[in-house]
Amino acid sequence: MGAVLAHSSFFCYLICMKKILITAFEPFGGERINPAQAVLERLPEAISGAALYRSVLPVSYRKSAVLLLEQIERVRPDAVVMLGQAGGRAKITPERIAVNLDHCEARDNDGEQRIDSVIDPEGPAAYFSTLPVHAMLQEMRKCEVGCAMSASAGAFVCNHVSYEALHYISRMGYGIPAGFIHLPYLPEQAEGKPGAASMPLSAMVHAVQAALAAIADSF
Ligand code: PCA
Repeated sequence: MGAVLAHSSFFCYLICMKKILITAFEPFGGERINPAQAVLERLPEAISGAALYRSVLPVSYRKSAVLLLEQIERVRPDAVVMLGQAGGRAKITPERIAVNLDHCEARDNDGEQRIDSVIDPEGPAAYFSTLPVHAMLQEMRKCEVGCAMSASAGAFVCNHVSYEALHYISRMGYGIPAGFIHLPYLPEQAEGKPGAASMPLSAMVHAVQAALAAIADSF
């Protein structure tokens, strides 16, 4: 009987738990690793009472957002956190804004290039992140890792999924927080790129956990 009760309370705990959908990207641009994927694989099952549901997205304008929106419908999360690589940045950077534009010289992993292409002609020019960016930065600073708010995620696939997620959540009236965090190169990626900044994986994992705790504590 005790075992049955223990079992049912365990399932209640799982069912009652808040859910954070967290995504990363596969490697792109000739890299063999994406720091976001490496971090995602090392996160615990749950943080501050919120269960983590993870998904690795393709670096593809056409496929990434379709998959992400499917995951939002499947998981019905309480928050959506998207991670990606920003090679060259020295700090972990929560993005404040996502713009309604695909524009990058670089091709995605399908070989597609988009130049000055509006994502949704009917959509607003931009969305602010709805994650508690300042609380996240405050918690990450306690880990003594470099972090700063960013005012531009660029206009490549990371911005694309970020805009699509915020646009979908807004249109559906889900009212859940969502936003993007860019991560620096890993040290092994920076080798052979003179002057390129990087950050150890353990520091990024630690900081992202702190940011997720701030998010989980905010709802
Ligand atoms: N970074 C790219 C796309 C995938 C990733 O991890 C970007 O910043 O758009």
